[in-house]
Amino acid sequence: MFGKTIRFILEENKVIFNFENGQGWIEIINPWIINVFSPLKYDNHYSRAIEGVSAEKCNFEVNETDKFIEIKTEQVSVRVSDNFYVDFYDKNGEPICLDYKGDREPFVRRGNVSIAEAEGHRVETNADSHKIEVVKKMFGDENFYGFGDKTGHLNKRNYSYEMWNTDDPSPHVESYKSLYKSIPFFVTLNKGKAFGIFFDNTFKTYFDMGKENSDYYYFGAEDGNLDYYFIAGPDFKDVIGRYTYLTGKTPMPQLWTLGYHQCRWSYAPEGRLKEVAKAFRDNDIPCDALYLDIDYMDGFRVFTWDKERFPNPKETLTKLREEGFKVVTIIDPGVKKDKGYSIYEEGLKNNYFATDKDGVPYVNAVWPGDSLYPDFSEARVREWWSDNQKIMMEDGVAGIWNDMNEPASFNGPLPDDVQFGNDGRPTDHREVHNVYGHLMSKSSYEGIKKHTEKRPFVITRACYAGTQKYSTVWTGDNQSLWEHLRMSVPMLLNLGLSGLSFAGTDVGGFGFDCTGELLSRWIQVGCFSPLFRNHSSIHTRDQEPWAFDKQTLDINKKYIKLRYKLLPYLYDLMWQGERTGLPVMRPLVLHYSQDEQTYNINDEFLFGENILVAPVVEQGKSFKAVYLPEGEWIDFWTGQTHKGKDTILKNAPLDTCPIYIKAGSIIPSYPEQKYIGEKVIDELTLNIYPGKSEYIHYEDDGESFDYKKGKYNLYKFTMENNKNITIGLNFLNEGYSKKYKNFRFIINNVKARQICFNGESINFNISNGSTEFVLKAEEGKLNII
Ligand code: MIG
Repeated sequence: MFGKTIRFILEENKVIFNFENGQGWIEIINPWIINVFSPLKYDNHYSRAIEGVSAEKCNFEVNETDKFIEIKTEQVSVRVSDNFYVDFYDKNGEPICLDYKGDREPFVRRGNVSIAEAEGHRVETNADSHKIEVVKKMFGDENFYGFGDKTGHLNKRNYSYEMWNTDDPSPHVESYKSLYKSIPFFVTLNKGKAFGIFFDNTFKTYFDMGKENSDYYYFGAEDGNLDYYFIAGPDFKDVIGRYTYLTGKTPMPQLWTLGYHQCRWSYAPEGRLKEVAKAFRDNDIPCDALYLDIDYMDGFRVFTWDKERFPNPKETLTKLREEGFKVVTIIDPGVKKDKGYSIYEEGLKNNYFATDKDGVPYVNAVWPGDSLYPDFSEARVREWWSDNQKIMMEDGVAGIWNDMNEPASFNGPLPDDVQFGNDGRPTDHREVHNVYGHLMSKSSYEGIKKHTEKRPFVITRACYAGTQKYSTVWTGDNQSLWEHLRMSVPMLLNLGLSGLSFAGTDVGGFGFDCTGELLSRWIQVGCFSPLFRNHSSIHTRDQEPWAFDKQTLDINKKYIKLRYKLLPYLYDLMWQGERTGLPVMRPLVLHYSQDEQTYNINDEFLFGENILVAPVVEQGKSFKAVYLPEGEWIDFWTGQTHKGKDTILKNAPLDTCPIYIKAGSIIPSYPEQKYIGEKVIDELTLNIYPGKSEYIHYEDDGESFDYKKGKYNLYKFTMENNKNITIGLNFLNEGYSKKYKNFRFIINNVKARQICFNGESINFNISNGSTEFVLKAEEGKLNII
């Protein structure tokens, strides 16, 4: 398509090529990240995902040969040849990512389509060619990860997907090409070496990972620019770090958002909301957040309250907050077309809504009936929407839940030619669709930040690459099916690899009726999902922890309490994530990418680096084959040590989720609480699993942005396990004034004979084969003999 190379010029970090039929450039963002661009629609990037990142000054060389022009950074070399073929080699000259030089050759389909269709079969046709297409050679051993919330297994090899944010509540199955989110990013792992590709194009995009032909994989788009980033590894974790360097990292949330959330369509009237709150306390189940779904609104008008159902929201929410409950309200994008309704009138007066091609506000139907769609592609509209958040915040709402922002519509999809201002570069729905939810949640985030000065809690259904900077995500309308519990694990893992660390599924399933057994198993996954929210649809059976039987209640309680104990460990993971981009929930392959056994594990995951979780996701099953990667792993429940690189069989009756702690772990924990902040925590428990390691624990006020000004504490623990166990305690940062008074140590599987701290001997207890003692939180050296 591009034809022969005519000439190239160097402009700062760019090598710009003129071909017979068009232009393209290679830009060195840094030694690992290379942008491949051709201005097929616009003359430059127009990214909604990447904000404030520009090419770094770095050394690179450009050399010309007969066949290609080579651009070499300290980490990768890029060879560009005729037709704008772009090949990537590592610094040793090994090929890692090459353009496929042949033509696409899809597999053959035979027979008469209409016959299959006559019986109602959904018939697929071979993928068309797309305006933009990048076809990459398959070497043979590639495994693929990422792509956001796609259905199917962890490894995306041999899948084909599309990015087109879609609200489809029928049961999500493996043949779904797209769901609510568009994250056009994937990691290729080939024999332990990883690299990433981020295709920054907001039009409908296509990905085929070797399904059409095992000789190649490709990505393509309907329109827009050719604009992708090659992200070098070879370490898998570094690829995620570099992808989130581009698109942003999940910021520290407020601590309470990591507690347990209870949702339902809908807790209304307010009597029901209060009843649910009371049931948590009566049943001794910790809970921090309750949700109000669409029925709290006056006729589904956003930013209003139904005065009958919620006569005094401010008072109700204040009372609930005194008992530890934070209330999150849903806000959909659709604004009811309704004379006299202030949000509608304001929007109309100021031209805040998307229009048809004649400039008339575009109308479709959602919950309120005829509704208009705010044009979130315009900064002025985002500001308006931001300011509207104040209405909710002043009533004491603690977070905003953005739903239906694919955007969803009841009267057929929004036509392609719905018009958007797009921050001064007018365009149509085809370009804005996939970023509509992203821009909406960005505006919610900014409004909440402005009006509360706390870390905003936004939860969104639709998003694009980079939304992690603004919002938590949930995976939409799953169902109470075992298949969906199984799918939730790889889905959350791939979301995490796609930058969206703060994610969760509707625990128990949204549609269809849950069972006690299913909820009991689901809570065991939820316990380790960053967003831990039970939610269910209108008219399905009650799904709260107590809605089944005593056994289900007890299991819910056990895992929700475990979650609250693990909060400081989880909070540490969020803190690490803000720096490294690594997710909380991780596939084993992320840390053990040299071990091929980990490439396809769909039903186990790491919760941070130290805790391995192997939930039972099948009905009636009471054991589990658990693959443990290299190292030693300690059974969380029994204390038994297992050697890794082996599969073990674990007994796992309904109340047992197999959990393993890596030898050498230091896991901080909190005492039990009804809600976060119920107790002043001046004693931190450190659960020690002897080995050689280092652990940094983070502490701050759990809500404000003061941590950005250094108001946090960092405690560093260094452990050695030779003849004796020694643990060094250091304070790396002491910026937050409320510090722990004590540390309680539990040395697992060790019966100490003598313990000294800074040379002084310490009293201790031994119970269940472990040693326990309390120390003043001071710097020093601990010796356990
Ligand atoms: O499909 O607001 O995914 O969580 O409860 C109905 C009602 C619209 C879809 C969301 C779901 C929410 C529901 N909404």
